[in-house]
Amino acid sequence: MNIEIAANTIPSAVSESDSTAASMRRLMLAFLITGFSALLIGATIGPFQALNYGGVDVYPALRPLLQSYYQGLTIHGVMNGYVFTFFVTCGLLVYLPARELGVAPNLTMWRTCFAVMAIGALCVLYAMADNSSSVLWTFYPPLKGSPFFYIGITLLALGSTMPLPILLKMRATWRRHRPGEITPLVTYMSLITMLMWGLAGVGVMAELVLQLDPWSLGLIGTVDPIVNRTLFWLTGHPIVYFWLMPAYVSWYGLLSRQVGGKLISDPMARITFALLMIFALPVGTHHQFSDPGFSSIWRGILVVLTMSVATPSLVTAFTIGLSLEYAGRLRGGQGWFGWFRALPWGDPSVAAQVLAAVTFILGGATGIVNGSWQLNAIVHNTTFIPGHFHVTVGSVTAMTFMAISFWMVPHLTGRQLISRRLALFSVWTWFVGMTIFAVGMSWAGLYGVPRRAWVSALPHDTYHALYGAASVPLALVAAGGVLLWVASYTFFAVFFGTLLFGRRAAPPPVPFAQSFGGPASFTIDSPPNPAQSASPLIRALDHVWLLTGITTLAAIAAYIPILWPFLHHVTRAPGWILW
Ligand code: HAS
Ligand code: CU
Repeated sequence: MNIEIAANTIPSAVSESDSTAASMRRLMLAFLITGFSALLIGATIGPFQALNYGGVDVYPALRPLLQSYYQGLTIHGVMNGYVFTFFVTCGLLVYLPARELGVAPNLTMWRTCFAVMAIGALCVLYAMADNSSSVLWTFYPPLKGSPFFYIGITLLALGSTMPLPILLKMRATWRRHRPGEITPLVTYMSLITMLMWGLAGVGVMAELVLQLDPWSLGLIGTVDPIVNRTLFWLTGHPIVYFWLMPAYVSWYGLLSRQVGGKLISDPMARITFALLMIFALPVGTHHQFSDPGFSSIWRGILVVLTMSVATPSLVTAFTIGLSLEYAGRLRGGQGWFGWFRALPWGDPSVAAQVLAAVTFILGGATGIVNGSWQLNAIVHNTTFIPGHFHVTVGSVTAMTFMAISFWMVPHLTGRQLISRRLALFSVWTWFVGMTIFAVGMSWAGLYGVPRRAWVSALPHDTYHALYGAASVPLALVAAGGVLLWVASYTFFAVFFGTLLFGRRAAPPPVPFAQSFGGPASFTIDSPPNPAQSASPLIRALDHVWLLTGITTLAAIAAYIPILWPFLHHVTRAPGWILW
C-alpha cells in the first residue's frame, strides 16, 4: 500500500468511509478486546489472593482449575501485567498517532505485532494452565517453567516493540509534508514511550534468549540467578513506565479536552516524557536493594536516580492538576475545591482518569518509600510492595485504559455505551476497592506480612499467631478484593455489553486536547503551522535520536559496572520446581 496516498485520504473529515480507516478501526478493536479479555482472566483470579491474605483458603475448592495460590498468582500477574497492558498499549500507541497525524500506519506490521503477541500469549497461557510454570510474573531462576512459558514471553516482548518502526515511519511521512514543525504531542509521547521500551527490552531479551529459553529447552544445564535478576530488572523497572506512559498519553493528550478545557503546557508534557525515558533504565536495580553484590556507593546513587525518575511524575501532578483546575473554573467551579467538584463527573471516562490520578498520589508516595534504601529494607518482600503497585498499575493504568475504552468502543464500533451509570458504578467501585485493598496491603506490610505467600494454607492457629497483629489491614485486603470483583464484572458487562448490544449512534471523534498556543489539528492535510513557535529546548527534545543516545549511554554507564563483576563470579544453578 502506498502510505502517502492513504495518508491524504485517512482521517480528518473524509476518512470514515475509507477502507484503510476501517481496517485501522478493526485492528484497534482487536487489540482492545484481546487486552481486556486477558484482564478478565487476571481480574477474576485476583480476589482469591486477597481472600488468601484475609485467611480464607479457596484454592482447594478451585481444583483442578487452579492447583495452588502460586499458579493463580502467576496467571494473575502475567495476564494483567503483560498481556492486558501490551495489547492495549500496542493498539493505542499506533492508533492515536495515526489519527493525530492523519497518516496510515503500516497495517501489515501492525497485524504482525498483534499475531506475534497473540501466539506468545497463547503459549504462556498454556504453560500456566497446565501448572508447569508457576514461576510468578518475575520468573526468577532457578525456578524453572516449561519452554512454552519462556518462548511465549519472548514473543510477547518481541511483539510489543513492533509499534516502534510503525511510529517512526508515520512520523517521517508527516515530517516530509510539514517541514520545520515539531512532532505533534500525542505522537511525540507515543514515540518516546516506544523508544524507551525498545531500549529497555534488551535486558529481558538477553535473559530469555541467552539463558532461559535454551535452559528450558535443555540446551544448557544451569543459569546464573543474579545475572538473570539483574537483566530482568533492566527491563522490569522500565516496564512500569511502559504501563504508566500510555496512561500519561491520555492524561496529557486527551483528558483536558474531555473535561472541557485545554492542556496547560505542552512543553511540560514533552519534558516529562524525555526525563522518564532517560531515567527509566539506570534505576532498574532499585528492585534489588536487598540482593547481594551491589556496593553501598551504587545503592546511594540509586536512591538519587530513583528520586530523579519520580520528578517527571511530580511535574505531571502539577500540569494535569492545573489543566483540570482550568477546566473546572471554566465550568463555574469556585474556591479551593469548587473546580474539582465542577469537573464533568457524569462522564465515566473523565471520572475514571481523575480517580486514577487521585490514587496515584498514594502510589507515588509508596514508590518514594520503596526507593529509599533504608526504608526499602523494611518494606521489601512484604505486602507493602503489592500495595504500592496496585495503586500504580492496578489503578493508573487499568483505570485509564478502562476510561479510554468508554469513548473508544463507541468510536470504533458506532455503538453507544449500554449504560453510563453502570460504567460510573464500575469506576467508583474500582477506585474504592483498589484504595481499600492497597491501604490494607501497605499497612499489613509494615507488620512484616510477606508478599507472595500462601498464608491461608497455614493451620489456623499458626496463621493467627503469625499475622494476628495485622488482622485489621488483612481484613481490608479481603474486603477490597471482593469489591474489585464487583467492579471488574460491572466493567466487563459494560465493555462486552456495548460491543454486542450497544445502540447504533454516530461514533464520537478522538478527543484530542488542544494546548495553549497549539493548533487545533496536526493532520497531514490541515494547514501548515510555520508560526508554531517552539523554544530551543522543545526543538532539542524533538531530536529523539539524541535522547535515545543519552539514554543508551546512561544505561551502559549504570549496568557495565554492575554486570562486569557478576560475569566474573558466575553462579551455576540447576532448575527448581517447587510447586
Ligand atoms: Fe514502583 C516496585 C519505586 C512508580 C509498579 N513498582 C514496583 C513493583 C511494581 C511497580 C509492579 O524504588 C513491584 C515489582 C515486583 O513484583 O517486585 N515506583 C517507584 C517510584 C515510582 C514508582 C519511585 N511503580 C511505579 C509505577 C508503577 C510501578 C508508575 C506501575 C505503573 N517501585 C519502586 C521501587 C520498587 C517498586 C523502589 C521496588 C520495591 C521492592 O523492594 O521490591 C515513581 O515513579 C512514582 C512517582 C509518582 C508520583 C506521584 C505523582 C502524582 C500524580 C497524580 C496527581 C493527581 C492529580 C489529581 C492531578 C510522584 C501524577 C488532582 C486531584 C486532586 C485531589 C488535587
Ligand atoms: Cu522500579
